[in-house]
Amino acid sequence: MAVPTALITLLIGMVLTLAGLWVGHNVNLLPVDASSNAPVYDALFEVLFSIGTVLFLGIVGLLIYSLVRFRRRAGDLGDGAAIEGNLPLEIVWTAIPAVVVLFVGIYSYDIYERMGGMASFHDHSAMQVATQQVAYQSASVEATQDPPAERIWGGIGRSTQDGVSPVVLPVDVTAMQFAFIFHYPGPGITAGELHVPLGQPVRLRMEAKDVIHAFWVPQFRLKQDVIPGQPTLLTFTPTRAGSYPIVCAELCGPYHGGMRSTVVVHEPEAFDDWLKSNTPATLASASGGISTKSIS
Ligand SMILES: [Cu+2]
Repeated sequence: MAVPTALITLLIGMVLTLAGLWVGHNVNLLPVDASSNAPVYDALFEVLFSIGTVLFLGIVGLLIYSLVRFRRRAGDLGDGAAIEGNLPLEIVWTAIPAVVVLFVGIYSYDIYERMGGMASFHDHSAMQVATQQVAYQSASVEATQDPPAERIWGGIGRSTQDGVSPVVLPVDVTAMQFAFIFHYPGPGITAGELHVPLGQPVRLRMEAKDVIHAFWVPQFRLKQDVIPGQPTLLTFTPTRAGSYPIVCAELCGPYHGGMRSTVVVHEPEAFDDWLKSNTPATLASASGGISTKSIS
């Protein structure tokens, strides 16, 4: 007795689905997760990897099966069967990719939205941080001609659990060919590496001096363009102490490949020590007063 084709197809489909789920869940291609955004991103990656595995095994399996099953036999010199069109088959192989692509698109958008990627930054806290930092900058940098209400795009990495908003550490990031410069407006520290405390939200306000760069930390699962004349924001909360690479992810010139830095996630006490040992002496000694350094 012959097993019906539909049953075989169903069984193969179930085996493929289980294999895909297993691979997506057990094979990890990502670096360690070190920010609060990482779990959300990793969940998306797991789904994409599962779908990719099912498609890969299904397509390659069918290909190899057909190569063997329908190979030319010795002495067979005739033409193949003349087949013209198969409407149900064409509907199926159009519908399945359409459903997969729609699902992936909607799910990805949902993740992006939950990370704050679509935030237009008209909400209060963001604007306050932005204006504070603009005020700080215009005091030190030569006056810009027109100071209209600044528009800031891209809130990627906004905390997904926005119940209480704890104190945010603001850092100004300047990108240029071929380096990142980090400036801490509060203590007046300028550094070539980014130092942040574990568990505290950090808001980077980024702007480029020359061409478009991109700030990328794979372990944070975050990437944001850094654009000349158009500040962008990137907010994240580090969840794992350690040193992680900062990579420029936008081809920005001949030494783009060497445009790297490091983000160091400290335990809170160690971060305080770092702040103390790097705060300029003039600011550290002035007890809340105006620094005299800018006058001399
Ligand atoms: Cu760059």
